[in-house]
Amino acid sequence: MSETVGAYVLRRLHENGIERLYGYPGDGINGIVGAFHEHGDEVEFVQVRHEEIAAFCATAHAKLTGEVGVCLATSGPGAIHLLNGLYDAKLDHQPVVAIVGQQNTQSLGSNYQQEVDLITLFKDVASDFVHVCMKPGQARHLIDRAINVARASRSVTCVIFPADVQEEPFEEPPRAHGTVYSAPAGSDPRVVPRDPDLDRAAELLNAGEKVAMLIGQGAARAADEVIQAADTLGAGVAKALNGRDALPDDLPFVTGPIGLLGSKPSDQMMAGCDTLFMIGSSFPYSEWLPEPGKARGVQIDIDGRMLGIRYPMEVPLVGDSRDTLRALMPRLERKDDRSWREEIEDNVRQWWELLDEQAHLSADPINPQLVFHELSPRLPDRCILTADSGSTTNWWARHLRLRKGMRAALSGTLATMCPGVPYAFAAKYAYPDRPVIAALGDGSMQMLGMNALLDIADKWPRWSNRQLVVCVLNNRDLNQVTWEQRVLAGDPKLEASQVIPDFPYARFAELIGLKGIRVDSPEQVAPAWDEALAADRPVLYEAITDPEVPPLPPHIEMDQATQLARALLKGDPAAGRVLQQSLKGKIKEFVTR
Ligand SMILES: Cc1ncc(C[n+]2csc(CCOP(=O)(O)OP(=O)(O)O)c2C)c(N)n1
Ligand SMILES: [Mg+2]
Repeated sequence: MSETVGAYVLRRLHENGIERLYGYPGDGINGIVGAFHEHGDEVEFVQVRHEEIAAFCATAHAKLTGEVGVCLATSGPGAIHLLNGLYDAKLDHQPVVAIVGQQNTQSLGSNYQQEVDLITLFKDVASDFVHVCMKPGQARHLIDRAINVARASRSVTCVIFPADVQEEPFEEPPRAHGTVYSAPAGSDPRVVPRDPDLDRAAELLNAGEKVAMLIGQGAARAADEVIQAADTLGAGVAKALNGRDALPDDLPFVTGPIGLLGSKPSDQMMAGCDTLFMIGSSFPYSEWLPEPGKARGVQIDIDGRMLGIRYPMEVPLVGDSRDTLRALMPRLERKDDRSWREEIEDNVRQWWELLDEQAHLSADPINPQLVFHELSPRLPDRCILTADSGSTTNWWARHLRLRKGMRAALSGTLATMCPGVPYAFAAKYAYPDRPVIAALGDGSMQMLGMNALLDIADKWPRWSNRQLVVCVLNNRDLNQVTWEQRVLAGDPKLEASQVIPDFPYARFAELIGLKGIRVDSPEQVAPAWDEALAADRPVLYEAITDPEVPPLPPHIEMDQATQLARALLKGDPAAGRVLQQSLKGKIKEFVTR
């Protein structure tokens, strides 16, 4: 029997180095799913509970391994379910390929069941490459190009296979006019700016007296070079959330996160610097960068499209961060005056002390900061941390002190709810020997996390290291937004939109064969972490936390404090407790401008 297009697709994925795809079946994709009988040893089909989980898993695979992630879904509803996870990849510039089914070619245009205009649907998320395979001879270059374009432009690509085409015999393209012969491609180029541009950058950085560095995911392979440059320039280094693991947190000059979820020393550094040196980051909030005109700027990014879009940079450089820093180093002069660096290090020290204090403030029943504060020194070596979007992300970003060799991933730019557990699942597939810890809120857990927990319950026995903890903060609130409504909009908490149903997360975990630990008093927080990390199977760590502990930015501006007061006066159902916790948290320490 000749090879079908469906079988060829899997063979070609394998020839392109793809070992696994995350997916969910449907009759629109049966011709490819059926081919796993033949090619299942070369490309693994990992079934998950929801196509959105599949897309998050492919994204996490790309983020954690640097390889192309692949997901598979059926026509119509399956394809639609992928979208949010694919946008997560697109916005964080990750190479992800979506392979989706479509109705038979002869039914297209007939308003057929599950017929969706998939080209239009995917045209935005896969703007660099989305095509329908209309003929078997197209399959080769469509697969090759989907992978190659995703890798080369760090983007999402999509190939749509109508059901009948999947079943047709595969044919190599005929040797004729109008035919192409593609090959798997992709290499890791060395991209370094030209010498005169490096000279200009060095001149600017040498002239500065107070240099602030801001790094993102693009600096991930350049940790040693960043440390060296920061040392020479007497600079501190702030990290955008996507660059959370680009540099360890136990270095004295690392000011930690920046922005709404950031740290005070990052903010102080940005406010006081005269030079901004940004590497591999598209950190979006310009209000947390120096005032335009107050600092001169140098930026390095591998993607020229990302240059100069956040701050008016004087020297924008297209280049790989590691190779560019290496080329720059011999041109940089060591700053003899270390007072700026000492000031930064002092601020960093004080910040860790403040966080320690904040974590130990009493709350009802548990201060969410304590959960992360106690986890921090217990983080296993080489662990992979995943986070979701919510108030949890604040504590995750601030309180965990990552050490060398640890990894971290979250939805940095789309900032969508729900990636936390799917990312953790994919992390275990990519690195079955490493401990993984996911952190998320109860809202995200109810939205998709519980479904992804079923995947963990199904697959954990195959992992050589079974340390996987899913930490859920049970505050019965969509807390991040509750606080945004109070502080940014001046609105009281609207119970109809903010309160969520109670649910026994730990008991649910037990029910599906995992370990569940429910923590409802501060004394239990630390021993429960010890127990969770020593367990012989994945654990759901459920902490009952106080929604009235304010997840405030490191400085709140006076008008935000006024908005908060206004919200409370307008009849916030928790006004008394909010005030009590805010005062305990010494809100005044945060009000700096
Ligand atoms: C898919 C999606 N829907 C809505 C939002 C807006 N949003 C951001 S954080 C958040 C609350 C999350 O609640 P939960 O998971 O319970 O975490 P908490 O803030 O309570 O810690 C919401 C609704 C979003 N970012 N993504
Ligand atoms: Mg919540």
